[in-house]
Parts: sequence; C-alpha cells; structure tokens
Amino acid sequence: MAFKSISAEEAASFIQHDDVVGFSGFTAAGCPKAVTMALAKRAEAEHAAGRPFKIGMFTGASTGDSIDGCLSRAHAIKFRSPYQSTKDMRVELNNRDAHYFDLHLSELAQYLRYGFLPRPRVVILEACDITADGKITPTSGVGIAPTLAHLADIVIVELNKQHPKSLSGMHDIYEPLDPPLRREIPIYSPSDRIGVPYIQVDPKKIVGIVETDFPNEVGDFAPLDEVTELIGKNVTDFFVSEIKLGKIPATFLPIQSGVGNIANAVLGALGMNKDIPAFQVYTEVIQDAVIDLMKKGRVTFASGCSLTLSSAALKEVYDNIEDFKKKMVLRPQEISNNPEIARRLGLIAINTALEADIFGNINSTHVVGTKMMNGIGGSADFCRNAYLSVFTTPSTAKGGKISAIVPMVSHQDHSEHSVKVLITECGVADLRGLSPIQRAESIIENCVHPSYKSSLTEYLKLGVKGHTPQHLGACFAFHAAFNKTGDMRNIDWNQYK
Ligand code: 0RQ
Repeated sequence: MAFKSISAEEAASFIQHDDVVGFSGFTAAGCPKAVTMALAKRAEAEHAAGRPFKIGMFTGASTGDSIDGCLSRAHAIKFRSPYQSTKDMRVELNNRDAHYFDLHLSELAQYLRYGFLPRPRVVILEACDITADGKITPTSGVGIAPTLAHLADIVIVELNKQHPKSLSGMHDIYEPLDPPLRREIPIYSPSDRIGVPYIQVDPKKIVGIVETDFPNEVGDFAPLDEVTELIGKNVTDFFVSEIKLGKIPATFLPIQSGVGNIANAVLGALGMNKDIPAFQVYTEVIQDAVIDLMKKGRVTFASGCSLTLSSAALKEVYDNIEDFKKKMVLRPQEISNNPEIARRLGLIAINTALEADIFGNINSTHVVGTKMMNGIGGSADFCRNAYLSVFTTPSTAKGGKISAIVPMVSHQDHSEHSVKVLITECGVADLRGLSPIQRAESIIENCVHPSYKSSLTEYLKLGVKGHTPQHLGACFAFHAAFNKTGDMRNIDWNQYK
C-alpha cells in the first residue's frame, strides 16, 4: 500500500483538544468507527488525568454509536452540526454539555467552504478503496466528505473490509463552484451523473490508513402497524386522485421520502399501489423500502446520499452490486438535497412531522418546544422547493397523551407557506389555496384524532378576531397541560374565556 498502515490509537493521536474534526458518511452509513472509538477512550483518559479534551465536529448527518454515542458518553464534544439521532447525543446536547447548531443539510458543505463555520483541521473518511494518488471510493454514505477532504490539513482513512471494492462506480462526486462562479448543477433526471466516482484527496495530506472490519450501525426498521399502514394508504389514495385530476403528471414524478419508520412505511405503501406508475426516487437517505420496491420493479432508479439500510438489505445490494449500480447513485448531500434540483425535477416530497398546528406550520425537531429530538435534516431543503410538499404524522403520540396537532407549534421548522398537504392515519388535509381559518377547519376535520377534535374546535371558538385566529394566551394550552399533568387532554378552556 502506498500509505502507512496505522492503528486506530495512532490515528486518534493526530487529534488534539479543541480541534475541529470532520467525518464522512451520512446517517450511520459510511461513517468511520475505529478511530472515533479510540478517540473517545483518549478523551476519557485525558479527563481522568484532569485535562480538558473536547472537539468540534461536523458530520454529514446523524452517525452511528461509534461516533455520536461514544463521543457523547466520553463528554468529548464541544460543538456539533448537523442532524443527530442517538440517545446519548440527545442527552448531551439537551443538557447543553455540547453545543448543537441545527442546519439545512444542503447548506453545510458550502457554509464550510464560505468560511461561515470553523474549518475542520482533521477529517476521517471511511473508504472501501484507495489508490496511490489519493482517489478514495467512499462506502455506503457520502455526506460532506468531498468538501471535508479538500478543506482539511490532515486526512485519516478507515479502509473497511465490510464494503466491497466493487462499490466503485456507485458514487457520483461533484462539488459546485462557489458564487459568483456557480453555474447550474446539470442534473435533469435522477439518474444523471455529473461528477467522478471517487473523492480526490491530496495524497500528502493522508497521514495513514486504519484497516477495519466493522459492520454498518443502521438499525432495523419497525414493522408496519395499523397507524403507519393507514398513513401509507391515505398518502397513496391522495396521489392516485391527484393523478386522476391531472395535478400530478400521469407518468408521476420523482419521490423524496423522509427519514425514519413512518417514511419507510409510507414509501412501501406507495410502491405497492399499482395505480401509481413505477417511479424514480431522488432523495437523501435510501431506506429499506426502496430496495424492496426495486426488486419488485416498482422503483426504477434511486438517487440518494446514503444506503441507510438494515444489514439484510445492504447484503442484498452488495450481493447484486453490478445490477444495483445500474439503478442507483450516491451523491454528496449538497447535490442530493439541492434546492435547485428539487425544484427542477419537480420532486414530490413526503416528510414526517413531530408536531403540526391547525394552521399548517410544522415542528420537525423539538419535543414540547424545548428538547431536541434529531434535527431539521434535509426536510426543509425538500419541503420548500418540491413540486408538492406533504407532511405525515400519526395524529397522537405516547399512547394518546400527546396530540401531534396543536393550536400553535411549540417550535417552527416549516411554515404554513411551504406545507401543502398534511396527512395522518385519520385522513388528508389539502391546504393549497386555503386561508388560515379554512386550513384550521380542514385539519381538525380530516387529520385530528377523535379524542382531540372537540378541544381544538373549542380553541377556535375562543373567538379571536383577525386573519389568523390564534389566541396568544391559550395557544400553548396543550403543551402546558402536558407539562402539568402528562396529558394534553386535560384542558379547561373556560380559564381562557
Ligand atoms: O418516540 O421513540 O420514544 O417511541 O418521537 O416517532 O413515530 O417512531 O417516527 O421514526 O418516523 O420519526 C419527526 C422524529 C419522526 C423524524 C421524526 C415521538 C414518538 C417516538 C419517533 P419513542 P416515530 P419516526 C429529510 C427528512 C426531521 C428530519 C427530517 C425526524 C419518536 O422523521 O427526525 O424530516 N424528522 N428528515 O413517540 C413528543 C410529539 C411526538 C413525539 C412523535 N408530538 N411529541 N414526542 N413523538 N410525535 C429528507 C430525506 O430525504 C431523508
């Protein structure tokens, strides 16, 4: 090998307290693991010796336990961006032991290049292959790796045997020029390739290769239940009727589908309905449902930033890699989530809300207004720029004690201006062309769980005048009731009359 083989511990010793470190990958796919575990041990040893050790970190999106989990438990994070989804990281940032700034995923690479954010000094890239002149083939996720590779002073490569070298050809690596030199990004169809299949790194920056054999850390998806099945059916029926009405072309449009169990279930349902033509996917994370639908011929092409697959689905892809390479492409998140491309391709965007309000605003991130769940991820990259933007959510959470639909969202990620359709297991509220009061009536009638309908109707009856009938003294009554009694159903509206 042209580069020095080093241990994970040696690699970790290149990272100092207060360093800014970048990591390849997107979700748990394509992330380094060995060096970060060694780094967490080093941080613990430094802390035990009474010395400070914390790093600033930039990743593509969430990572696996070997990065976010280990470094959180070691209290080794000074700041972090963007999206995360591990339990230990949530504790760390909700305790404000680590500073988290949440960012649209399409913006991160350019923010780093523009100098808006601290420049990473060290980056760790997971690869399945590397050439003597520094051409790196990423593994199952790309994220911001190309930008990190050219900005950093020091590059550490984890060469992971779990990913075959034959993955080469799956990636399409392209970094746009920065303004004022930027031109259009020439993707006119999800399958267009515009870059090269590798990340070029200056070989002089590569301080060593750490050979590893760690499997991906993507968990399995939850099985379908009655609620997710109904949401999937409602989404599908709605699209079928939109095609019949000629509002969506009969050939259909590329789908962007969000992250998590619900998104996976919705996409599965959509793919199974034969009234929807076989379709292409232009999305951020390629989840299990896409692979299943490809096997059935229902998804004809998928462009994404990562293969966020259960181990069984990833094996399926790797066992048939040449076939899948013809039907899939993995891009940097700057391209997979690019607003220009979302608008041009006419994506149908389906994302999951944590909470919605009766006027169509969406909270994707904060539990009861204060506690960070995961982050905004790419949801706004797509929602604002899609041909049609849909949000789905179960109408209640926590056994019915929380209504996912409230008078006013406790934190806003997507505004009423971007959100076009809201769908729960109860039904569909098509918000296009409706005024605030009409949106409220439609959402209460179609999407709210029966146990909260009368309460939200009472809220509207508080009789506030004006364009948007929001009662500023009562709009958080649901949240206040939850904080006080543990159940949003315990509201006495009389106190607000
Ligand atoms: O809690 O895990 O303790 O049971 O939130 O909820 O129903 O399992 O949903 O896995 O689909 O995640 C919005 C978080 C949904 C995700 C969110 C609780 C609920 C449960 C998870 P438990 P489910 P999912 C980019 C797409 C933002 C980023 C994005 C997300 C847990 O989709 O992070 O959209 N989205 N990226 O009980 C309190 C509420 C709640 C609640 C649910 N109102 N209050 N807790 N929960 N509603 C674009 C791509 O292309 C990928």
